[in-house]
Parts: sequence; structure tokens; C-alpha cells
Amino acid sequence: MPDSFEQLSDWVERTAQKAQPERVQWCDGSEQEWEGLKQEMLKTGHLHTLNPETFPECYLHRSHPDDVARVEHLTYICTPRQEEAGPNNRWMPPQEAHERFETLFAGCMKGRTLYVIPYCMGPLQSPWSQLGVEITDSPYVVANMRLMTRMDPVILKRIHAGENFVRGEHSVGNLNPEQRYILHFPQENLIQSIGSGYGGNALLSKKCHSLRIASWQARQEGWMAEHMLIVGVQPPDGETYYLAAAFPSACGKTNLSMLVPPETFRGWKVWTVGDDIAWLHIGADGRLWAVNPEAGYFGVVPGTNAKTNPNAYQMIHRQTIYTNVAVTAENEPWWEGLPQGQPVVDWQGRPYQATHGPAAHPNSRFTTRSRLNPAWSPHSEDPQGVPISAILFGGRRPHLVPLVLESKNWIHGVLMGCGLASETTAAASGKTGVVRRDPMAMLPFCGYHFGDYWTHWLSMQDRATRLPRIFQVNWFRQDRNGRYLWPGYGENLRVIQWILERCKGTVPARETPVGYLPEFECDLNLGNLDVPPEALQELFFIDAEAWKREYDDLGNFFSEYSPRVPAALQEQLAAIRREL
Ligand code: OXD
Ligand code: MN
Repeated sequence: MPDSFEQLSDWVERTAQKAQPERVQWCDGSEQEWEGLKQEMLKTGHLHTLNPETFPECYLHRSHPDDVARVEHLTYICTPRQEEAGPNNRWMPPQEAHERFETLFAGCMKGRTLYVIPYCMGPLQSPWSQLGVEITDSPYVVANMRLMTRMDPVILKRIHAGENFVRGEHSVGNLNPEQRYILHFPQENLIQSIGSGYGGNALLSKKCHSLRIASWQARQEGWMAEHMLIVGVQPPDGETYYLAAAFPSACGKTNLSMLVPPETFRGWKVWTVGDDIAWLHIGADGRLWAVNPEAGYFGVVPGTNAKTNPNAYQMIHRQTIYTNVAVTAENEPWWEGLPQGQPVVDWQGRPYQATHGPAAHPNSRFTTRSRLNPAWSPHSEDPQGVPISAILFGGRRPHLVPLVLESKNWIHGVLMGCGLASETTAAASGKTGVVRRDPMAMLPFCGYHFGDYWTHWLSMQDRATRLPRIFQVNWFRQDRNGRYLWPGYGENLRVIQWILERCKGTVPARETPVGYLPEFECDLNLGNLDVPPEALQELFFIDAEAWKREYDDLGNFFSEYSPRVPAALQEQLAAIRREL
């Protein structure tokens, strides 16, 4: 594993010898570099300028139609022993993985530029930040990494001084899905990715480094790398409380992290620290402190508008890279869920026809710097991060799970996280709308055996003295006719207010076998909310028979991870099952 500048140079040279690019360019994230890249991409058609009057410095990128989402079936954890990766991961022995990659990588950059991207995850001054270097032949990747990570000349100086870094080798290859692999070698601090230019497969700093490799390191070192947003909520009395929330992909993490308080919440403020990934360390005070390793957003575009997410909507009107959205006659980006405008060109660049399907791809994305978010928290740059008072688990559950549920203790909270399940979305290739188990929203991202991961979660009890409370939320419960029972978006602050009150110990709760519920008639702030009483009844209804089936199913799911499922979780599950 290289840990010095000489070793970095050697690695770049060796990689260049294999890939045979026309030239090598070291990147530093500067404006000048961006100017050059942009001109080049505009010339080659990798980028298209959008309306400079209404969308200044915004560009559109169209990806290959077969390359629009993460590919879980082609993503591997490559450890010497299969049991290290666990049934939650696809596994390949390291040697075989290296050989497959080398074959596809040989000569793959002929006629192209090889870019070297040194980057930092986490605030530059943070003791918890990590360095990485990605080699890629995609200028689109460089353009995105410039927004999503901290690219700074100081990184090479730190590598010179001997600091370790994660290596990433990436090529879009020939974009053939049959020759696509996303390979992780946690023991080698190495990622190899070929055949895709899509975000999660190609921006190696994100899912590959900050979750799959980092979760492995976190377990060795006693911290946590999680698929969680980080948000600060400041009631009018002044003190800001920070929450971390794990929701599966495309379930509203970005919306919740930049929520705008509804009218009734005058004087409340919401601060975004992160919208996708949290690194959680135990502070000197025994609490969990969170940093967001990223410096930008790679958010889902469809559904974003002035009502659902006013901050994001405002933010993506400048300095944004759009991927796979449609375009209007005014050359403005367009997507489903935008109440105004008409698409004339679809995400594939064809004249728009309703019979072709959605105008924007359901997984179309925006990339932009987090500092452009009007709710951006200056604590995002705090080297220590922010202290976490509550952890939320949520997903798309049309039935069963109430609007909010509090766990009884840490073990019960971990069980809640294990029981997380959600409808699949367009963020990954495959069928959408199918409920699947996605413990802690980490199914696609945990770099090792889930049994060991749950043990690691439980072990936080022995390491930290003031752990956050754990809650489960569900904004997506539906009535018999498939209509959502809860308005969601800004109104979710009502639920968060209850969560904060519970953290402060200022409201009682109703105990049920599956957790604590608010007395919605008196403890949940429902002022000026247009939700009929029957809907509220249903939102909090605990169907004991359905929960029994849920826990039976969770028990079956656990048996896939046996014998590594911690006994404490099995016992907790059995106890709830008995009580039900
Ligand atoms: C993402 C994802 O892009 O989870 O954040 O797929
Ligand atoms: Mn995500």
C-alpha cells in the first residue's frame, strides 16, 4: 500500500503503463483547471450548456442509456475469505478480481487522458478526514469530484509527508454492461472500477471509499461509516440539536436534510451538515460526533420543486451539473415533478414523446457544492463534527410502520435498524417498488459481513457513554386506496419536534411492544395541519398480527447471517415476539 509521494508516482506510472493513455493530467480542483476541462467537454459533447440567463453556469451531461444507476449485481467485495464479505455482498477472491480487471484495463485509455485526482473526505483540518486518489479517464468524473470532495493542493503535500490514502482506479472502458465491475479490496485500501461512468460506480470517493472501504476501517478502528444524512434543528430557544438519519437511496434524505420549516414553526431553523454519508466517532465527552465526508450533493432530481425542497430547488439554479434530465424549448433543465415548463428533448437527447416514458430519467441527478445550499451549516467544516442526539431509521413502507416509533434502548434501536426495509428505487438497476430488507440502509454499502456489522453497532454501547436515542420514522404510509396518509416534506418537522422533546425528556410516550409512540392528540404538534383524525389513527395504528409476521420475516432474514447474528439481537427479537 503506497503511503508516500514516491509510491503514489510509481502507482500512477504503473497504471498509465497498463491503460496506455495519450496523456496524464494531475488535477488540483482549481478554477483554471475547470475552465480547460469544461471547454474540452463542451467540444466533445460530454457537457451541454443550459440557459445561462436562468441557469448560470449549469451544464447537462447525458450518460449512456445503459449506464444510469448503481449496479449492485456487478459490485464486489474482494477479501481472501468469502465469510469476511458475508451474504450481504457479492464476493470475488482478490486474485481473480485483479486478473479480470487487469484484462479489461489493458489499453483501455488509448487516445484518452488519464486524470489523477487527489481528494480529501471530511474537513481538511479534521482528525477524522481521509485522503484518496482516484485515477480516471472520465472528465465528467473530474468535474463531479471537484464539487463533491475537497480537492486541494495541500493533499499532495500531506501524501508527501507520509499520510495514507485510498487508491481508486477507474475507467469508463467501453461502457459495455457485460464488462463492468466495481471491485473493492478493503485489505489493500484499493478500489477498481471499469465500464461505467455513473456516479456511485465512478465517483469512487462516494459509496466505494466513504462507505464500503470506510465501513471496513471503521470496524477495525472503533468508529462508524453510515449511509446517513446529518441535520441540525434549532428551535426558537436557540440550542441546535443534530440528528443523523439512515434512509435507503432516493427515500428523501436530501429533502429531510434541507427541510424548510412550515408556517407554524416560525423561528425554527434547519441546518444541513450532510445529505448522504456520516462518519461517526466517539468524542472526548462520550457522545457520537458526526462529520460529513462529502463537500457536495449528488441528488435525485425528479420530484424536486419549490414546494418539496425549496432550498435544493433554489440551489440548483446555478453552478450545477445535471445528469440525464430533459430540456425545454428555453434550454432549461426539466424533470417530472416540476409544475412549470414543457420538455422538448428527453434525457437521451431525443425529441420528447410521452410514449417513450419519462422525459427525465427517474434517477437523473444534480451535482453541486454544498455551500450553495441556503441551509448549509458552517459546522460542516468543523473538524470535530457535530454531536448527535438522535439516530433515525426510515424507509418507504406503505403499511405497518407508524409515522414515528422510539426504541426502548440501544439494543432495541439496533434491532429497529436491522429491520429496516423499503421499496426499491431507480437509484440502483433492477425492479423498482419491491419492498426489500435494507438494514441500516447499508445493504448495498456495507463492506463486510452484516453479522459482524451488527455486532459492531452493539459494541458502541461499551465504547460511548452518551449514545443517541434511536427512532424509526415512516413518511410513506398509505391508506387502503394507496394514498399517502402524511403530507411529508416540511411537515416532517412536527415529528422531529417530538423526537427532540423525547431527547430532552420533556414529553411522555405510550409504550407498545414494538416501541414508544407519541400520544398524537396531545404530544404531537398538529397545529394548522390538514390531516383528518382517521388518517392520524391509521398513521399510528400498530397491527400486532402484521408485526408478528414482520418479526418472523426478520428472524428468517437473520438466519441467512447465522451464526454471526449477535445473540442480544436474537433475544430482543424473541422478547418482542413474545410480547406481541
Ligand atoms: C446515492 C445512492 O446516490 O444512495 O446516494 O444511490
Ligand atoms: Mn445514498
